[in-house]
Amino acid sequence: EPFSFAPGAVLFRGFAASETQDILAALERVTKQAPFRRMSTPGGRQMSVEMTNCGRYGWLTDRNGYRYEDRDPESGKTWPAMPPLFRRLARSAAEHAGYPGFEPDSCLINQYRPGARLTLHQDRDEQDFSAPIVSFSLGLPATFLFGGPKRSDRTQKILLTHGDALVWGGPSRLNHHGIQPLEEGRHPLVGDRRINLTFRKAR
Ligand code: MD5
Ligand code: FE
Repeated sequence: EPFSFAPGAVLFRGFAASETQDILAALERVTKQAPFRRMSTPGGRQMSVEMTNCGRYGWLTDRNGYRYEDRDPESGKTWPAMPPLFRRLARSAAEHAGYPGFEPDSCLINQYRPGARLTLHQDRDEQDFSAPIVSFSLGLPATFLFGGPKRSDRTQKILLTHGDALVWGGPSRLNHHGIQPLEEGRHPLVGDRRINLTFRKAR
């Protein structure tokens, strides 16, 4: 059932779909403490994706650069705790992909409304590239672009749909990737948006 589209990258279709309602309830508790916001890039542009975090460290960007911080700059408080369900799902997907013992200390939560996109980039703000990244998609489908080590490498398109789990480690950990602009639509449980939970070991 799992589908590998690159060495070290494994996709599990619908892995978390049966947990949708509990995930959304946990997400609501997180976003009450740390609401979604549009962050600024170091170059001064506002991202189209809305973001927040839970767990020990949160990924953020502002005029000073990309980094992990243990506090939400909007509130000055530590990020909300990672819901046990989130931790369990991330660990389970990692284990199924051959990475037992995954202990994420960070969960970045991305909310895409129609039109929102994420340009081709690498995830390289983490201290240890040997840990995998585990990511879940909920709601509207999105076209994921998966490239290579160089930004100019050709990309594959993979449709990510509701409940999918993507585990990414090993040789493709530093590959470029992105999300094409989200199409209009409405998901029966999640509404007119796509939610992405990305679990990482930041430190
Ligand atoms: C998303 N998020 O769906 C995208 C892709 C990010 C980010 O890229 O940095 O927040 S999540 C899919 C993903 C996660 C980790 C690794 C890879 C893809 N990959 O190997 O291509 O909001
Ligand atoms: Fe990324």
